[in-house]
Amino acid sequence: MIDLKHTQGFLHHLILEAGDITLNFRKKRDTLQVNNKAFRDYVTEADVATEKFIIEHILREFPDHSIYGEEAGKIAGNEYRWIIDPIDGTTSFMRGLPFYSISIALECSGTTILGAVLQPACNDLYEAVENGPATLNGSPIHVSQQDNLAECVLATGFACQPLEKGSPNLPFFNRVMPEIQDVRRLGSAAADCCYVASGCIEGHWELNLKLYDIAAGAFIVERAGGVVTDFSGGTSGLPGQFICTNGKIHESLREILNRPE
Ligand code: LIP
Repeated sequence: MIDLKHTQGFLHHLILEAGDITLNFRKKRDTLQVNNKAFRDYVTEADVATEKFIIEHILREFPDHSIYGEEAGKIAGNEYRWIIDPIDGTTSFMRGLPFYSISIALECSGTTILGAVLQPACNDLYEAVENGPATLNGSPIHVSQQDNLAECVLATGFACQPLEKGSPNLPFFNRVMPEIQDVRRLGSAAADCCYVASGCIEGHWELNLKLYDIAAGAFIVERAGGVVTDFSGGTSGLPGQFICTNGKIHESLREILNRPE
């Protein structure tokens, strides 16, 4: 059994140090080494170096734990598993935009017990712990109470897909857009979740996400009073079909996303 309070403190310091690494790379972004993982899917030397730093520190502190990192893949260990996205929003990061996040979650036997999302360029750290509140820079946060979809701002994204698959989210986008106040496309699902958790926006939906994109963010939304499901209202389709909301508009949004074309 881990000491959760100690582990929370460990994660707090670790993610802040990792944030500084990304900020240093951000200063020299014109010469950043970039590789194409797949069509429209990039990895930079900053993603690799930041994840290496995070994993080395976790395994030094918890040598038996399992790891699932975006760049490093899976490292087998015990029932505690750290899920890491060193830079969620690599495209924004490469272009000097501030909407990128470091996302780290800790699961015990498949249940998330800790989560942290840092937006280094904004100096915003979102954290949540099992049975505790979600916080932004130490202060509790809550989802919005807005229940009128017409007055809601939602975020979405167009996660990287092979060229032949086109943009599977476009039909959903076309269906949702006329029913709401506005849409934001910030480029980091982890950040979108945190904006739902802090009540800045009412919801986020996206297709084809990976667990490391949303593991920490989804937990933070739930601890802030929000709801996370797939399009059917269950969880078996996560994270490929992802909806998180303030709860008040969840069913209305789900109904629109499930409307026949
Ligand atoms: C990103 C997602 C984002 C999506 C992007 C991309 P990455 O993750 O979080 O929501 O729309 O296309 O997949 O690849 O930058 O870690």
